[in-house]
Amino acid sequence: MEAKDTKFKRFTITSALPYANGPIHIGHLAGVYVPADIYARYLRMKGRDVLFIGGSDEHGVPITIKARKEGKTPQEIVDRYHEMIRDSFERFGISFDIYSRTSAKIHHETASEFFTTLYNKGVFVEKNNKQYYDAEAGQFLADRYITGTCPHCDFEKAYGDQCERCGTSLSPLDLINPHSALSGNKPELRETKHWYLPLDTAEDWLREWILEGHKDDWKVNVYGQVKSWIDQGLQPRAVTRDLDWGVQVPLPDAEGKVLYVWFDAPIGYISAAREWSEKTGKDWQPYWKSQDSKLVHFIGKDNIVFHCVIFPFMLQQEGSYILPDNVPANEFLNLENDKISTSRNWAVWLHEYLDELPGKEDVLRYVLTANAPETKDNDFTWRDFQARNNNELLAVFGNFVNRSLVLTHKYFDGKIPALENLNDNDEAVLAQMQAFPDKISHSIELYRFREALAELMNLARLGNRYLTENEPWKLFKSDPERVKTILAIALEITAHLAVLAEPFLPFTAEKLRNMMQIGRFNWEDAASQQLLQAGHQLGETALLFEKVEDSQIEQQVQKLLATKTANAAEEPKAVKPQKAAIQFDDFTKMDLRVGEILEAEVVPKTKKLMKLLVDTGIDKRTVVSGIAEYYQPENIIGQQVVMLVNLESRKIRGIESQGMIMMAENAEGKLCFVSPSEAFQNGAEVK
Ligand code: B3M
Ligand code: ZN
Repeated sequence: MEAKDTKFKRFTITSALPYANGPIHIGHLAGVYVPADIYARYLRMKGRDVLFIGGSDEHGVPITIKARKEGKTPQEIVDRYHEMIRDSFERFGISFDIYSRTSAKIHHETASEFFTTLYNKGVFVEKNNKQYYDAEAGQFLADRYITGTCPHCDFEKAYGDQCERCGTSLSPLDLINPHSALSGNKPELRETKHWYLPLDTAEDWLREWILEGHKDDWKVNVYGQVKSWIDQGLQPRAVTRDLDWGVQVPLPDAEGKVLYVWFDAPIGYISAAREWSEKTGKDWQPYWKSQDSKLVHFIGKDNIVFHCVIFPFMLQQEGSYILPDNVPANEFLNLENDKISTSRNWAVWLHEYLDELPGKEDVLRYVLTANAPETKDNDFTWRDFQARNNNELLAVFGNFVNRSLVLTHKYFDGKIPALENLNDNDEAVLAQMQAFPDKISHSIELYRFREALAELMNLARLGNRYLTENEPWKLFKSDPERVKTILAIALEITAHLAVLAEPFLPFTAEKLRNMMQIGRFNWEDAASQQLLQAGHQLGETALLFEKVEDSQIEQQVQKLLATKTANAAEEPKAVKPQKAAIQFDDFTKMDLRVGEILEAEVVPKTKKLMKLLVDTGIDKRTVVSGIAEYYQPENIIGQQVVMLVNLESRKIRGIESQGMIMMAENAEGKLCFVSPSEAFQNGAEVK
C-alpha cells in the first residue's frame, strides 16, 4: 500500500449514481463501475475498512421527460429502472456495500438538512431573476427542459444545465436560440426566485486545494478540466428549480420549487451511508467526517465539475465533511466507433448481455478493463471482445490453469506435490511470481486498472512459459520426481492467480478457488508465503473460459446493425447543399403567381400524379403535379398555391400541363405546398 494510504483508516468509495431513466450499458461500466469495484475489492483484500456506495439518481429532468413521453409518473419510471439497475449490478458482481436511491425518504431528509445548514449559515445568495418559461406547457424551463446552442462549442443540442459535447456547465440564459423541449416554442422570460451557490467565491480555495494540493496525484484529464473551469471564472449557480419532482426546497417561500438535481444527487452518497448505518448498525459518520478516511469518487468525465468543484464546495461550506482525496474520472467508451447513446439505443445493455451471454460476466469485466478509457476515449467492438476472450483469457489464463490442474490429477491423483528440489530457474520463477502482488498493487493504487490487469495476465504468461519450457508431459516417464516440482510450482502460480484475479475477475477467482478447494487469501498472503500445502487434494477441474464463437459475435453485430437501420429510418436526413449562384436576371425570367386549385383528380393508372384545374388570376388552366401520394383531391380544393405560369407547356400522360405548382420537398422526399401566409389575390406576382 502506498505510504500515503497507510495514514487512512477507512475508505469511502462512491460511484456515480446512474439516472434511473434507463438501463446500465457498457459505457457506464467501463467508465465508472468496473474500476470502482476493482478498487473496492482490492482494498478489502488488503484488509482495509471499505464503504462502497452506489445508488440510483431518481430526480432531475431526464426522469420527468421520460415519464411525460411514456404517460407514466416519475415514480413509476424510477421504480422500474432502479430495480433493473440494482439487479443487473448484482448479477455482474459490482460489490456495493449499499445501493440506495434518491427518492428514498432518508435522502430527502439528508438533502433538506444539508440545504438548511448552508441556508442558515448564509451561504446562499437569494436572487429574483428572469428564467425561461414555456407558456404553452405552463412551466419554467430548467436543465433539459430547454435546449439551444452552446456558446462555447456551437453544439445545437446543448441543455440548459450542461453541454454534452464540450461538458461546459451552463445556465439556460447562456443558450443561444433557446427553445422549449416540451413545446418546441421559443420561451418567454418570467420573474422567479432561486437560491445560488456562490461558486465565484470559491476560486482561491479551489486553486489552493486542487491546483496546488492535487497537482501530482489527480489524473491529467481531471486536473486539466478543473483548471480550465477555474481559469474561465466560476459563476454563482442556482441550486433550486421550479419543478415538482425532486426534494422540496425546505423554505417557507419556496412553494413549487425543488433542489437542483446536481445539488441533491451527490448528497445521495451521504444518505446512502446513513441508510447503510441503519441496516448494519455501524456508524456512517467516520466515513464522511474523519480526516483519516479516504474519499474517492468514481465518475465519468461529464461529471467532473460536479464532483471536483460544486460538491466539494458544498462540503467545505457545510464544514463537517471530508473532501475527496481523488476523483479518477474516466473518459468515454464508444461502441463500434460510434458514441454510446441511450436515446438512440446504441449500446450494449448490461441486463441483455447477462441474458444473452450467460456465464461471461468476467469476460466483459476483463474486456472493459483491458480497454478502459482511462486517459482517452476508447472503442468497444465485438471482434475485440472475441479476440481478447479467445486469445487471452482462454489461450493464456485458462490454458495455463487447465494444464496445471489436469496434469496434477493425471499424474498425482489431484494431490499437490511437495515444493522441493528446486533448481535455479525454479527459484527465479517463484521470485518473479512473488513480485506480482506489489506490481498490481502499485497500479491499482494509482487507479491504473488497465495496467494492473495487464500485470495479472503477465503472471499467467509466466506460468504458461514455465510449463512450456519444462514440458512435464514429456518427463513423467523418465523423471516423475522432477514433474512433482514443476507442477508444484505451476500450482503455486495458479493459486496466486486465484488470489490476485479477485478484484478484476471475481467469478473466475471463485471458480478457481473451488477447483483448488482453497479458501480466500488476503493480498499480503500472495506476496509473502507459499499458498498451497503438499498433499492437499484438488477438486474437480472445469474450463474457466469457453471459446466465443463467430456466430455469437455475429448475432450481437447484427443486433447493432438493426438498431442502426432503425435509427437511420428515424433520423432527419441532411438537407441538400445550395445550388450554384445565379444572376438576378435569371430569376426575373420566372413568372411566379398566386393561384387557387378549383378541381383535382388523380391521373388514372398513376400513383403520384394529380390533374389540377388552377385559377391563375390570369386564366384557368390545367396542370399535372406529382402530389397524389401526399394529398387527397377532395382536401385541396380551394388551396392557394404558388405557380410558375410561364413554363413551356408539356404533355404528361397525354395531358397538356401548362405551368408548375411550387412544392417544398424535405430530406425524406415528402412534398408540401408553398402557399401565401394569408388568403391572397389569385394572380398576385411572387417576387
Ligand atoms: N446521475 C450520472 C449522469 O450524469 C449522474 C450522476 C450523479 S452522481 C451524484 O449520467
Ligand atoms: Zn459545448
